[in-house]
Amino acid sequence: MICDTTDINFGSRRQIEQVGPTGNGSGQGFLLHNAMMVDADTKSILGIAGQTICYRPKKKHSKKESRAQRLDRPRESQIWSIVIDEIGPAKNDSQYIYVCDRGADNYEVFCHLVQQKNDWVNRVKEKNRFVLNEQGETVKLQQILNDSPVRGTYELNLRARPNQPARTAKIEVRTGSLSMPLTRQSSAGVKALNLAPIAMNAVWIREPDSPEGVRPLEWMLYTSLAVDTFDQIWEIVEMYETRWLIEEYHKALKSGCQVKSRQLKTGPRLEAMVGLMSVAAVRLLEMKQLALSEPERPARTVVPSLWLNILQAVRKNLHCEEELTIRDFYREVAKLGGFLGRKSDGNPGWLTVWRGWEKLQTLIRGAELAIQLK
Ligand SMILES: [Mn+2]
Repeated sequence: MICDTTDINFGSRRQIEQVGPTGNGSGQGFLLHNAMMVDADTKSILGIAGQTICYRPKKKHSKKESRAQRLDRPRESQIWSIVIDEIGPAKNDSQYIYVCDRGADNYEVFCHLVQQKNDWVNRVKEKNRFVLNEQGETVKLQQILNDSPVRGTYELNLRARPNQPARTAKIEVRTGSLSMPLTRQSSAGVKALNLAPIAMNAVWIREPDSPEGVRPLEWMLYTSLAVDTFDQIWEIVEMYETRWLIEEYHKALKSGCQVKSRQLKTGPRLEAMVGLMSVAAVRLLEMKQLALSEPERPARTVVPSLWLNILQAVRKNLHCEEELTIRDFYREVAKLGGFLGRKSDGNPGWLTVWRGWEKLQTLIRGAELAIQLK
């Protein structure tokens, strides 16, 4: 379950009712939180398992607000727990492993994960958080990891970035065990539960000697999974590396499905539209991923044959001698949307794919109506 929140901003120039501020406060819209289910072994996208929307209050909370007052009002960090509870425990002998970024580094999120019998691989936000070590002493998380031996090393090839040439980074891996105690920051409701400290492991990935002037690569993860062998640690790191899929999904929804430019005028109607588009975005992302990971896979194993027939009818010069692959199908959909597909064009962007997809859906709808009219 890869989770993240994104801002759905409908801009500041339109008149929309029943929405909240977004971004730095000048935009209007809402926060959308998604949990995308991905097969841990194949990394294939299974769908959206849970989703919720939250509105930021129009009035900023007062700076003089006490801790108790802050914990009593609805907070944005609760959005993670809402979706965890909505999805619930794993079904049918499966295991749900949550993968979340720093936004989920919060005691209450771990409580909900434990209550729902789920596992997790979450990024650490506060490296200096006080936790309990194996002896039950209160120490900083960073200290536990500093004191632990190196579990293994590996090399990572990094692509060139602006002002940074491509390089190979030597990465060191350390792990530690800890228990996270109830913090003073917890709300009265959570404190009343009087929960025991939550036992988990931490994995620290770092580049000990990075070139001068380059910020060393570093991440710290919390996980409920075992870290007994290097293979297990490796799997945990790989799971976190799959997190970018949710960012790509949000791009499919925003740049692709164009949710921000829909002209509906109230929050509830925009919510319904985002719900519908969330399904379309799963399809688009699934196609894009398969076009990259299994380009030779026959398109008929992914999309209905009516779609293929219509695409072949409308794109006259499509080679029909061989079976259409998913990669060709994806590119042909983009071409319907204006993608030229020259050698220098690379892969189609979200906007052209969306335009082609919308056109194809209209053609499919027309064909279905024609069959009904017959
Ligand atoms: Mn995030």
